[in-house]
Amino acid sequence: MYDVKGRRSFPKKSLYLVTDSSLCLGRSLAWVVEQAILGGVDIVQYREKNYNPIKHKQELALIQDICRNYGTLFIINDDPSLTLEINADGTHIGQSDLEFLSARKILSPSKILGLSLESMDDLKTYFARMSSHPLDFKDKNLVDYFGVSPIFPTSTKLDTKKPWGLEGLQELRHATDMPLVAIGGIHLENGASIIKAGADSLAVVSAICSAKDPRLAATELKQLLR
Ligand code: TZP
Ligand code: MG
Repeated sequence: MYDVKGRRSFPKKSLYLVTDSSLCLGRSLAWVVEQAILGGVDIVQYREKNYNPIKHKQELALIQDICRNYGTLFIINDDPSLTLEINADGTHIGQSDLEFLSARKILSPSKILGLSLESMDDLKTYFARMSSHPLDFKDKNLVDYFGVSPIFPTSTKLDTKKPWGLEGLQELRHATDMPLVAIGGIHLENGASIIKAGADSLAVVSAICSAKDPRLAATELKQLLR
């Protein structure tokens, strides 16, 4: 489905896979991604912190093809220019990447943009930047969803700020009706409590990439969203 600007709609309740090829237990990332999609993953974010076109372009193209075949949204971490270059569906940025207004400018309206929030202060800054911005950015859908990062401590990403915890997530839920994608330390046993606390969607790295059976892991996580 597409919205008026040609931007693909961001699904309200989704299972979101963020890739990490180093956590795939020696299996290819493309295989893990396909298994995850077969299990029910709705969105794939390609996250390769040391992205190098010579080394990763082929892998990127393969994963994009898989997503296309299944109609799965394909998001690129950090890099709006690469998103445009390969015509992915969108970009996800964090607080230390370029500012969301700059990212939106590069992306044009036709791509999805996700923004990580690491604290309530980040939400305040977002609102302030939105309200200070000139007319051509009146569109309130400059950002499509917030990544709530991290919910719990995780060894997958070591430079995280203080975890939101369930209470922090609840507080954020009361402060905004934007789609909230929870990430960080999420697995089958705590996913339901995260949804109950107000997350719309669950994003995982290790719970799928490092699962013995990534398809089954995705199937089980997906059931928490129903
Ligand atoms: N952003 C915030 S936490 C995180 C990212 C990419 C890593 C989450 O990994 P895991 O293995 O699902 O805890
Ligand atoms: Mg980033």
